Amino acid sequence: MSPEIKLEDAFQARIDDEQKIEPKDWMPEKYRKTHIRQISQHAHSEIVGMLPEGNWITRAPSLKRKLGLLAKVQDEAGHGLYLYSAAETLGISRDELFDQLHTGKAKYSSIFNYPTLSWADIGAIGWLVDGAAIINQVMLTRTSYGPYARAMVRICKEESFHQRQGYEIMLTLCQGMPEQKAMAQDALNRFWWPSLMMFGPRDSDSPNTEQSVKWKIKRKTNDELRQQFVDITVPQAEYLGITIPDPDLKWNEDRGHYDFGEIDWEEFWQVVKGNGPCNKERLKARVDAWEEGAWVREAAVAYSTKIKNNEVKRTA
Ligand code: BYC
Repeated sequence: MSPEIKLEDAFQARIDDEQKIEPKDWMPEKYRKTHIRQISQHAHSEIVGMLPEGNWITRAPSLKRKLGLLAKVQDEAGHGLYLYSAAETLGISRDELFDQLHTGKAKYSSIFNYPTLSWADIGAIGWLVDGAAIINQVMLTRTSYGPYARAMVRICKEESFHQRQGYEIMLTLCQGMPEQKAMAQDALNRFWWPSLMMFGPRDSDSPNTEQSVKWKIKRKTNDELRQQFVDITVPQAEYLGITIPDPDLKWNEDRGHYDFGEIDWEEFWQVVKGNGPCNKERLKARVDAWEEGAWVREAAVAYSTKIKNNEVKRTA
């Protein structure tokens, strides 16, 4: 048996034994690469995800709503930063990660390539998008890579606040005037299917799932999580008194789950490939922010060099 195979067997035994893998432990190159891919795409999703919601900060309908939304968007920035730090523990630099995003090499969640057209979309994003994210991320608190799993614990707590603020916006609209309820219905109509797409392709079309489940990077498959989301969300829509835009949605007594209609996979892959309604706008916003922030990064480096050379004293 080659030394490499021995190491891989020992690694798999640690995973099977539910031990966490830490940055300095030996790991197969593919395990490291898969984590860099997934954690960085997750980080990019948090940062790009600030854009559709940031669009409504100045137009939130009250001070209370503005404060809630500001706090949520700031939380997303924090999530991005924890996740970039977790990715860096695998030996990739922050600059490389940003470069992958800015050149379109790295993906981010398809959901953020849809526009936010009304205030109700902020409710729908909190309710559905954060709701879907929590289902995926609670699983990730038990993922096998220590720094990723630990980052997810705090992120999930914050996502749970985000989901509630979104649902409460929807509830307020649904208990308001008919025009407000119609706005909530319209937001649900536009965000339902893209939210189901967040879980990724069907298991049969997912090239990464089998290995990721074996390495306990993923504890559940894309289809299992999607089903869990549908089962949890349908009663919430019923309570709001609005209709999920799927004529095939119905409770299946035998399976103990909701059956639901076919996702438009052509639309999903188009959005993933960069051809969604807002892909170009989102990427441009991130590249512009990077370029316009160059002077801040340069000033920070110049300041830290001066401190190192004892030319200035650190101020608070
Ligand atoms: N969008 O083999 P598969 C948030 C790609 S942000 C785009 O199943 P995997 C929030 C996939 O990357 C939450 N691409 O892959 C923030 C792969 O391509 P590559 C974001 C997608 O990795 C602000 C290919 O399709 N959450 O909560 O095993 C405001 C084949 O897929 C998508 C995360 O990132 C998609 N939807 O499973 C509000 C969670 N789906 O990379 C809220 C962490 C698939 O091979 N990520 N692709 O070229 C994961 O759990 C997994 O990466 C996925 C996909 C379940 C998403």
